[in-house]
Amino acid sequence: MSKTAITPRTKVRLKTERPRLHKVILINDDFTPREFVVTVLKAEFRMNEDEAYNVMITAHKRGACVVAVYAKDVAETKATRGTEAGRSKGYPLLFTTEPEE
Ligand code: TYC
Repeated sequence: MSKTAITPRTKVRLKTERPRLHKVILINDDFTPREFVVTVLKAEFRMNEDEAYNVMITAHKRGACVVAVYAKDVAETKATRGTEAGRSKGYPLLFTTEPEE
């Protein structure tokens, strides 16, 4: 019987990639009061008054604003909690998430 040469095709991965971070994005709407948006940003994202105001007014003017970046599960939990805070008061406040490039 002839010998069969087998070439291994598996590449060794030298580096471990870190999981991608995810952005939490605040979406503007016409109904949620500015002050309430600031309150939610301070409560859920550990921002001070100035930081929260700047994020709120940026979303208000441009339509959306990146709030912060976190690991995927943390970003999703914070976005849900922020959105729920608005919902509990009858506001359409919305936070979304998307992976960073
Ligand atoms: N546009 C709202 C208003 O004028 C305020 C607001 C800002 C709402 C940012 C949502 O993500 C938002 N009352």
